[in-house]
Amino acid sequence: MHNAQCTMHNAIPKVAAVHDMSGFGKCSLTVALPIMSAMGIEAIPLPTALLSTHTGGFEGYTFLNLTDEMRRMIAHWRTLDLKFDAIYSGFLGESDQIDILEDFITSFKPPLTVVDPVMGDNGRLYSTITPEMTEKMRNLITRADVITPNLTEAAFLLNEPYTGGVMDFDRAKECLSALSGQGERSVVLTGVEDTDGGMYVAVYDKADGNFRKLDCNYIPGAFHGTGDIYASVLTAKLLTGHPLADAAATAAWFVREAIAETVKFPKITTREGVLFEKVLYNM
Ligand code: PXL
Repeated sequence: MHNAQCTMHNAIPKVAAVHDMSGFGKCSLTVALPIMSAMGIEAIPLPTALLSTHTGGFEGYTFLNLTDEMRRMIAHWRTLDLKFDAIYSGFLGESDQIDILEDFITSFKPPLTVVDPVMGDNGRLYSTITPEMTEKMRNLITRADVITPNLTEAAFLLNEPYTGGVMDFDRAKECLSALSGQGERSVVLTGVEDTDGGMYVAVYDKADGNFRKLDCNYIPGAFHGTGDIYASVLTAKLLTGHPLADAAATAAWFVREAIAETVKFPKITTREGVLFEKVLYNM
C-alpha cells in the first residue's frame, strides 16, 4: 500500500534503508539518511557495501561487500522484534544480496516496500552490476509496492534495448504498464525526455490506476546521486501520508532545487553530487 500512515507501527515511521555507504560523492546512504531524518523519518541503515567513493567517475575506488553482515544484522533485528513501516532499497553489492533482501521483505512484511532498482544510467550498467543481478532484479521488483527506475533500468528490467532518453508519454505509459506487472505495483519512471526537449517523470499509481506525467525542468543523471535523492524524498513523503503523485512531484522539485544550488558553483564536478544540504531546510 502507499498511504502507510494508517498502519504505522511506530511513533515516527521507521524505514530500513538498504543501500551502500559510499564515502565521497554523495549518493545512497549519505543522502538517504540525512534527507529522511530531516523529513521526520527514522532511517535505519542496512548497508550493502562500503566504498571509498561511488563507482561512477572515479578510478581505484575501494569496494567491500557486506553480504554476510547484512544477514547478521537482519538476524539481530529479528530478535529485537523490530517493526519497519517501510523497506526502501537501492544499490546492492552482489547478487546474493537480492535473495537476502527478498527474505527480509517476506519475513518483516512492511506496509510499504520501495525498490529503487539501481543498475545503471545513460544506457549502461554500473561497473559492479552483473547480468545475474539484472535478472534477479526482475524478480525483486515483484515484491515492491513502488519502484523507481530510470530509463536505463526500465530497459534492463523489461529486457528491451535502451533507445535513448527521449520517450513520448504514450510510449512511457506502455513502459509503466509493463513494469507494473498488470497494475500490481506503482511505478515512477524518472528522467524521461519529452519530444519537445522538456523532462518529465511518468507515474503509474496502483492505488487509483491512473497514469500521470509530471513535468520537471532539470536534467536527471547529469549529477551523481540525484536518483537516490529522488527516491529518498519520495519514500519519506509516502510515509508521511502523501499520495504517490504528490510525493513524486515533491521529489522532483527537491532535486531541481538541489541542482540549482549546485550549478552556482561551476567548480563542482558532476561526480561530487549535488548540494542538497543547502535546500534540506525546506523539508
Ligand atoms: O547513485 C547510484 C549509485 C549508488 N551507489 C553506488 C554507485 C551508484 C552509481 O554510480 O556507484 C556505489
